[in-house]
Amino acid sequence: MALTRFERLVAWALRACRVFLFAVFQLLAPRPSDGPSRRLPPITNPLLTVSGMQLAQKIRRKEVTSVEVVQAYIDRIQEVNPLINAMVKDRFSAALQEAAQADRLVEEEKGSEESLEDRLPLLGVPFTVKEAFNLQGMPNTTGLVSRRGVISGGDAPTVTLLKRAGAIPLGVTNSSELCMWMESHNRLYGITNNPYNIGRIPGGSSGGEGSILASGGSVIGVGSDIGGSIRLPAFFNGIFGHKPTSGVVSNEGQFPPCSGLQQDFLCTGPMCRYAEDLPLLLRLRQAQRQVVQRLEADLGVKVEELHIPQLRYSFHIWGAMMAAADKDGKRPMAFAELMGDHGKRVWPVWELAKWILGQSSHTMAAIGLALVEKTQSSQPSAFILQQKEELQTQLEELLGTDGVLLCPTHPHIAPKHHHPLFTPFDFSYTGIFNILGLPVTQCPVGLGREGLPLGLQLVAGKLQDHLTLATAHHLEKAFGGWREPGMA
Ligand SMILES: *[C@@H]1O[C@H](CO)[C@@H](O)[C@H](O)[C@H]1NC(C)=O
Ligand SMILES: CC(=O)N[C@H]1CO[C@H](CO)[C@@H](O)[C@@H]1O
Repeated sequence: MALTRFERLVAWALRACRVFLFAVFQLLAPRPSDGPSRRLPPITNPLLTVSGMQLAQKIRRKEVTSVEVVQAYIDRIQEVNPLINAMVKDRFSAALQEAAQADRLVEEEKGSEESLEDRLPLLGVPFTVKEAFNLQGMPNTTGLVSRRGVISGGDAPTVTLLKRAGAIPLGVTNSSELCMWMESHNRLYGITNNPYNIGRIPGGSSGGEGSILASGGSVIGVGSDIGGSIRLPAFFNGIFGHKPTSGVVSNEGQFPPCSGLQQDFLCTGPMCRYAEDLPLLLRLRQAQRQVVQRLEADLGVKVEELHIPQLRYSFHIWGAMMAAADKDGKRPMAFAELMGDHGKRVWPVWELAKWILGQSSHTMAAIGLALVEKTQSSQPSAFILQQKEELQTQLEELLGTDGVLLCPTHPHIAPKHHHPLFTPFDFSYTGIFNILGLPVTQCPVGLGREGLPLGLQLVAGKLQDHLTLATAHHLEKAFGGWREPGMA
């Protein structure tokens, strides 16, 4: 039996609550006002419409200075952020100083352009980071009101790598409260909007990254993904996002830290507007080039339609594994405890009552998660484990070392603000690949009728990240990749 009687009861109760909650939301939830004037202004500076790789090359060749590039991005952020609320803390003056240093390095360089490229492949190129990652001097809160004022005393390893490559951080971007929801909303920084339609969500949890990138306010960004947190915002904002094979990129230096088995499912990865920037965090450039050449040479690839019955249980598998204890029997930290920040566990029913009166410092999504987490056991059922094993074996055999699976990223285009609360299981399309540990690239494929981005997931076998990256590069050429919002 797949569903317990209790789970069926919960599903029924959720449906019954929907209408009521929806009415409450229309009255209580913060929402940006919609209107024709609330469109993003068009991008006028051509520096904002080339890839990070090309910017780096132009800076090395002294065709443009890093100061000019960084200033162009600062101007764009200042222009769009009041509409999208994506960047929550900037470091613009420090970034401009670092850009001037980068320009001096280029001036003083005695060796060839190639040697500079080898040592500092991203010299002078700006980037943005999800606030949940440690970036020296920036807030370390992940949207928890009780952590207001907590500052990072150092950098996450991914940030260190980008800095070492010469890239310059501009600031940090919004996420959902504690990174556990598909809408980037919390009581510390407010709600982030989708640049294609500010009445819609940019997704979560790396939604600030998705929104600032798609707006042309950033060219490369760093996100993290335990159930779709890179791929959903990449999809809703029409950009590229890559969830690497589990374990390939360091997850250190993020708040909240993982516990239980979750470390196996969390992945840090790049988000960007141009497919050629995707491998930056992954150092797979050479492999990618070869695969692109091969793909192009023999593009008579065979596409097969698949029916995989176990995917029906995606949500159950994800939920069970996220709650599972680790090898030593240690359970993951309760979400209610994380919400209370170190020991001060919150009482979700009390928070719900406060929320209805407009007095809670937490979002409805976080309160809801704390309310339902009790229903998960730390020991996944035999049925769920069997479905997961069958799915893993079937997909790995099918994909081998040369297969790419095409799969929807989400059942709908970017929903209106707060609507995901009524369709909480829709992230299963992305979440299942965290549990399976497979690499996935979300690839944009143009805008739909409503002017909102369309996209799909490209999935490959373990450690075959280069295949999905190469396919994304190819699809970018075929479908035009990222489209500027406001122009639709
Ligand atoms: C961010 O906060 C967490 C939790 O309080 C702490 O463990 C971590 O060291 C902080 N990071 C930095 C770089 O200060
Ligand atoms: C809309 C909104 O709440 N924006 C806030 C985002 O975060 C910054 C930094 O804390 C605030 O100054 C803004 O008011």
